[in-house]
Parts: sequence; C-alpha cells; structure tokens
Amino acid sequence: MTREHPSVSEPDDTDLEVTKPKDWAAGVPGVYHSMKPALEKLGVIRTGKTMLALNQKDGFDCPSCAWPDPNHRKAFEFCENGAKAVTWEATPVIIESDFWAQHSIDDLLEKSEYWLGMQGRLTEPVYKPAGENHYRPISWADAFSVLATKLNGLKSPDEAAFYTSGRASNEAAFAYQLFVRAFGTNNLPDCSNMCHESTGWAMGQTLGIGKATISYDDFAQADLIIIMGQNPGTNHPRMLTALEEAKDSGAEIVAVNPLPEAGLHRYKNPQRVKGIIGRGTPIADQHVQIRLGGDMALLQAVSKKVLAAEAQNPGTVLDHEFLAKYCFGLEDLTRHLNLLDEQTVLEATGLEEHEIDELAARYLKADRVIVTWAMGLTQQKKAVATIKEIINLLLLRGNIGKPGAGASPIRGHSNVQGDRTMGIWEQMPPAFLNALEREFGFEPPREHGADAVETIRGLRDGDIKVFMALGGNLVAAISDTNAAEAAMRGAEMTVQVSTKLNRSHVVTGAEALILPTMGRTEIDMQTSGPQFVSVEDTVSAVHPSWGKIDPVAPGLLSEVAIISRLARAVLDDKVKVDWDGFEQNYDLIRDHISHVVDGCENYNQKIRQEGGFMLPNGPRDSRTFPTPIGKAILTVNDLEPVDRPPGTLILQTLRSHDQFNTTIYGHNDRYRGIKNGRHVVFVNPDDLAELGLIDGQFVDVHGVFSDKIPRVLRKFRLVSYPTARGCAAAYYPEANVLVPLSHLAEGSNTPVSKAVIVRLDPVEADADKAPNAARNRSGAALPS
Ligand SMILES: Nc1nc2c(c(=O)[nH]1)N[C@H]1C(S)=C(S)[C@@H](COP(=O)(O)OP(=O)(O)OC[C@H]3O[C@@H](n4cnc5c(=O)[nH]c(N)nc54)[C@H](O)[C@@H]3O)O[C@H]1N2
Ligand SMILES: Nc1nc2c(c(=O)[nH]1)N[C@H]1C(S)=C(S)[C@@H](COP(=O)(O)OP(=O)(O)OC[C@H]3O[C@@H](n4cnc5c(=O)[nH]c(N)nc54)[C@H](O)[C@@H]3O)O[C@H]1N2
Ligand SMILES: [Mo]
Repeated sequence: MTREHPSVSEPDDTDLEVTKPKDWAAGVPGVYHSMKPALEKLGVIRTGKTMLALNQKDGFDCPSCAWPDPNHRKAFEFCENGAKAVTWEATPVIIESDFWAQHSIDDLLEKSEYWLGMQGRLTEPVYKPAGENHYRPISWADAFSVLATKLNGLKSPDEAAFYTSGRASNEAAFAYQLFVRAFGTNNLPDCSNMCHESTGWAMGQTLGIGKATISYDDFAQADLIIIMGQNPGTNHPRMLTALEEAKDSGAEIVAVNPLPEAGLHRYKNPQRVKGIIGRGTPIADQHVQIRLGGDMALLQAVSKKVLAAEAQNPGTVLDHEFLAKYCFGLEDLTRHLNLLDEQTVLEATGLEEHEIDELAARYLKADRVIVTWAMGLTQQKKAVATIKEIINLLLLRGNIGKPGAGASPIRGHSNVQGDRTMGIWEQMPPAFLNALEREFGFEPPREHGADAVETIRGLRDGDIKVFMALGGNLVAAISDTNAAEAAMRGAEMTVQVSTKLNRSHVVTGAEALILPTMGRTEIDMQTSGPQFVSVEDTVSAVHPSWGKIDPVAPGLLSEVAIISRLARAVLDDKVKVDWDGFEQNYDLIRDHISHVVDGCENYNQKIRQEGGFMLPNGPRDSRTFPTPIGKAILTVNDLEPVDRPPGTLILQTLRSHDQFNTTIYGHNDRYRGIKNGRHVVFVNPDDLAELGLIDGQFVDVHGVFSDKIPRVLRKFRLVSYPTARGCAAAYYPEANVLVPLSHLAEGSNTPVSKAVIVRLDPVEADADKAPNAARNRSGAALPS
C-alpha cells in the first residue's frame, strides 16, 4: 500500500481547452475513466475489493447519489462517478500529524478545494485554540471535553446549530438528532435545505408526503418519462440504464432542460454489446430547451391544453373517477388556467407554441407518465409552486398511485432522504417529537429551529455561537460565499466531523475542532462485532450497507461512536439513553428507530431481509393521501416569470462531470468539452453576438441585485455553448459568490442557485496571463 502524497498540480487556466460537447454519455470510456484514477491512487487490491462490493447486497451503499439499486444487480453495479466517490474516500493517503504544524490556517485558506481534498484522509482529532493560527493534535477525550464544556456554557441550547450532510447513515442520523434534541434545540439544518426542500414542501402540501410515489420497476412500465431540470449522465448515471430499459419497452422520453446534456441524448451502456461498438441508445424523443426558470409556465400551459382537450371531448381525457374519488380543487385550477396568457408563457419559457403542443400531445397519448426532477426545478424562486404544477399535471390524468406512473424527485446525496426520515429537520412534526418523548422520557424542544440559511444569518448576527457539522462543507455549499465565510468566522467554536479536509475546516470560529471519522467503505468493528448501517434511496427502499475494507488508520471512530461519546460528555445522565450500548451494537439504535419512526416497526428484522424493505408510501401503495383533508390537492399558483433586465443574462450554477458537490475530483467536464479548468461561463452564441462578446474572451461576471453589494467572479472565460437564449451557466461552488443570501425559493428557503441575474464585463485578455493562479481557492475575488 503506498502512502505517498500525491503531488497536487492544478491548472492555472492557461491550459484550458474547449472542444465540442458530446452528445452521448457513459459507455467504454466511462468505465475506463472510472477505473483509471482508482488504479493510480488506490492500488489494485484495495480498488478491486471496493468496486466489487459497491451496491451489492452484502456490500456497501455507493456514497455518491441516491439512485436505487435494481433487484437484479450486475457484477459491477456502479458508475464512473460512483467509482470516483469511492476512490476519493478509500484512498490510503492520510494527513500526517506534522501537517498541522507545517500549514497554518492562513496558509490553508489560500488552497483550493481540490488541493485540500487531495491531502488524504483525516485520521486524528485536531484542535485550534482561540487566537492561534494552527490546528494541533488532541486526544479524543480532550476533544469531547472541550466541546462539552463549550456547549454546556451557552446561555441557551439555541445558541448552537448542528448541521448534517446527506451521507450520514440512518443510525448516525437518528443518534445525532436525539442528542441534539436532548441537548435542547431543533437547530438541525441540513444539506436538504439547499437541495430538495422545495420538493418536500410542494409534495407534502399536495400529496401529504414529500417522497417519490414510484418504485424502481415503474420506469420499465411507463409510457412517457419527462425529465426536468436534471442531468442524469453526470449526477445519476445509473438512471441511464433504467431509461434505456424503459425505451426498450416502448417508453417515450422528454428532456426539459436549457442545456443539451449528453446523457439525455444518447447512452452507450457498457454492459451491452451495442453500447460498446454501436452508437448506443438514443434517449430523449424530444428536447424542450427551456429558458431558466420557465418550467412553471410550461407546466401550466400543458395542463391548460389537457383541460382544453377534455372540453373538446368531454369525458375522455381526464381521469374523472380518480379526480372525483381522490382529489380536491379541479374547478379552481380550471378557472385559474383559463386565465393563463399565452404570450407570457412563450416569453417565460423561450419556447415556440408547437414545442408545447408536442409535449402536450405526448402527455395525452400516454396512459402512464412519470415526471422526474432535480436541482433545475428546486433551486428556483418559484420552485415550490413549479413542483406543485407537476403534481397538478399528473393528477389530471390519474398518474399517481398506478404502475408506471408517478412523481419522482431524484434525490442527491446517497442518504439525504433517510436522514430526514430519521428526524434530521429543523421542523419535525409533533407526531415525531411525541414519539421521541414517549421513547426516551424527555421533553424535546417544540419551537422550530434554524435551517441552513437561517444558521448563517444566526452566526452573522451573533445569535448562534457554536456550529457543528456531521459531514458536508456548508460555507462552500451555501450561497453568498463571502457573507457566509464572514458569518462562520464570527462563531465562538466550529466543529467538523469529516472524512476529508475542505473549506469549512479552514474558515473557522475562534476555537475549532476537526473530528475525523470512518467512511462507508470501511469495516466498522465494535465490541459486539462488525456493524452495518442502513440507508434509504430516492424511492424509499431501505437497505443495509456493510463496510468492506480496513479503516485507513487505527483509532478512527465511526460517526455513531463520535455522537455517542459526545452525547455522554455533554448530557451526562440528564436523559436516560444507553449511549455506550449505541456504540457497541447498532441494533440497539435500530430498536429505538422501530419505536419512533413511522414505517420502521421491526426495523432490525426488516433490514435483514434480502434486499431490505420499502417504507410505506400512501399515494404510491394505495392512493391514500395523508393531507389534512385526506385527498390529493390540485393547487392554484400565480405565475411570476424571471425578470431579465436588458443587457443581462440569467445564470445557473451547476456541477461538472468531475465533482461531487463541493468536492472537486478533477478539472475536466468531459461531456461539455471542457478540459483543464473550471473558470468558464457558458453563453449562447446569439447572446454573445448581441452583447458584443466573443467566445474565448475573458469577462468579470457581476451579480445584479437590488442590495447593490458587489458580487463578482473575476476573469472567467466565455464559452460559446448551445444553452437556451438569455441564459448562462457556471460551476458551483465557485459561482456561489454571486447568489445573495436573501435570494430564496418562496416557501422552502432554498437558495435560488439556478436563476441569478448577471452582467458580463469584458476584461483585458493579456493583463494577467494566468488570471486564476493567484486568486483564492473559489476562483472568486473579494468584492472590490
Ligand atoms: N457525480 C455527481 N453526482 C451527484 C452530485 C455531484 O455533484 N456529482 N451531486 C448529488 C446531489 S447532492 C444532487 S442534489 C444531484 C444533483 O443533480 P442535478 O440536479 O442533475 O445537478 P445540477 O448539476 O445542479 O444540474 C441541474 C440540471 O438542471 C438543468 N437546469 C437548470 N436550471 C433549469 C431550469 O430552470 N429548468 C430546467 N428544466 N432545467 C434546468 C441544468 O441545465 C442541469 O442539467 O446529484 C447528486 N449526484
Ligand atoms: N450554487 C449552488 N450551490 C449549491 C448547489 C447548487 O447546485 N448550486 N447544490 C446544493 C446541494 S443540492 C447540496 S446537497 C449541497 C451540498 O452540501 P454539503 O453536503 O454540505 O457538501 P458536500 O460537498 O457534499 O460535502 C462534502 C464533504 O463531506 C465530508 N464527507 C464525505 N463523506 C463523509 C462521511 O461519510 N462522513 C462524514 N462525516 N463526512 C463526510 C467530506 O469532508 C467532504 O469534504 O450544496 C448545495 N449548494
Ligand atoms: Mo443535493
């Protein structure tokens, strides 16, 4: 096993190459690319073991996305990006003790996210005392005691916030929320606040449950699959196999996206002969190239056409039986959509009438329709309303609760859905809190806590003094980077439980702790034997995950162990919880989950069944809608198109093919034709011409907002790209500097990362040959 440190060389934008985007995804190069980094950095044996166990029934759950596992798994049930995620975690490279003396915090602040991640795994707790510029190793016992003293010295438990990123297992999440509520606060922000929160609200209010109403097998039974605001080729690559199977059984697929994303066009399945030597399977039958933020108008227009078809041929178009028995609100919806102005729709969507007609015709022709969506819809100002319009459209023709049909939000982090089920939410409903109270005999706090944005505001305003994170990288993931970093620096103490170093470890409060933890790939040995954990995927299937390789270093603690020891140190015997027992045997945690979490009765038994179990889902299983009126609700939502002043563009922030959220694996975005760099902004060629700009030119990208605070990305290269007119795109997290903290989705408080009004100002090309070499890690210069 090599323990050599990789030399980290980073492109400085002078090597940036731009070639034609690809119109197909995956295939042989996919597998080749997926194995190459692993072989280079892991060594063959560790790699083979991890790859073979990935997503297998007795293996571990892939830590990349939340895509479900099919019942018949292939020998290699993973994708290129899953392989990157595993490689990145399972690397034998570690941060040695002397690293902390060698690198001051100021030094680390100059490093990029890529460099920080490449330093290897964190293996010992470290502490930064107030007033010092270095972390230094500390014992576990001292680390817990420092943190317990701090927490117990606060005036109120609400002066602390406890963040969770969606990789935490169900067992860790349950123990964490229990500790936090026993400590006395509901300040449980999570990555979901920035992700599918809008979905949770829209579906909760209309169907009574915030989760997908389909199971994996429904894809193969659908007549039509509409994929909105999602890039599966990069972010959920195994979904392409499900789409290919659906096509084989005759489904039509429509992609609604401002970009012609590679995986939506053509898929070369590496497990099939035609995927290796042929041109692969064409995926989308129709690409609806929508303007950013235009989906709500599109959905309303399609629903209006459905209602018009019904008016022409009464009794033949709508699912009257379903609507009468299970739904409420048809009349109001009909009245409201009658008023929809067609010109407004065309402007908001940037589409032509015939494109909307074509989509409506496909919808009317299909008996079984699935709509999937991800961040293109959830990170919009009108996100909640837009997703409610998806539900409207589906309900009109009974496309909920029958085979091959349903609403299918595609979740991001591999266990973000499970964490929510386990109680990670700043506003868990009374029924859950009551169950917690019954089970553990303490009174949980009832007042809602702070979400992710409110946590940053709380830190900024001095209301929150201690910030702890179970995974993730909040300062990099949240909007308004400069404001967020300033807020985090105001904390009295920041604490990160992590596998690897990132920006959130170096933007610290006065005191700071890093508590290293084991990853999902690693064998979790406790006194009662090796432990497994459990996770829930995007279609509510819950299954076990067993680590397969030795922990990267001795002395690493699991997340459950860290939480249990911390809880003991902080709470002493104030609440009656057997924290020692939790750490020794996770069955004990699962017994409590059985008693507290709906649908998890007999959890220990059910999780041990072959393939795990499905959580109950009223709308999917029995057309039962747990809304206050017991019916599915058709809703009336007021359209508010994105306003784009002359001379500006609407910019979305998105993921490249070489990253997992804030983790940067490399500097290429293969399918979009970008090599050796990330400081680019994609613009339609006609918009470039209209703005008097040319491909290859460098620009400053200015956020245009009423608060007039300068928010700017310096010297980004323009890339002429076939995005929708009036739109632009740049990579997350670099572009987060442009999004004001107050730019939020109505009703869900999710940062509006997919519709930021920007102005592009040309800068001299040769003023500085390597424009980004010296700037700070985010590529973002401070406001000037
Ligand atoms: N490899 C890899 N896998 C991942 C992740 C990763 O970073 N890397 N992240 C994980 C996480 S946490 C998540 S949430 C998911 C994210 O998965 P995605 O949502 O696919 O991620 P994004 O890159 O944000 O892509 C947004 C897509 O929506 C489109 N879009 C943007 N705005 C609009 C709009 O207004 N309307 C429409 N119709 N489309 C729009 C964009 O063009 C783009 O194709 O992926 C998960 N899986
Ligand atoms: N502008 C813009 N901003 C966005 C988005 C966007 O599309 N545009 N997307 C949003 C979305 S969808 C999301 S989900 C958030 C993501 O926000 P986060 O979830 O906070 O960010 P990640 O980058 O996924 O977190 C990565 C870090 O998690 C730690 N980690 C990895 N594995 C483990 C583990 O097993 N245990 C522990 N304890 N730690 C681990 C590592 O230290 C790693 O550096 O970002 C959001 N921010
Ligand atoms: Mo996400």
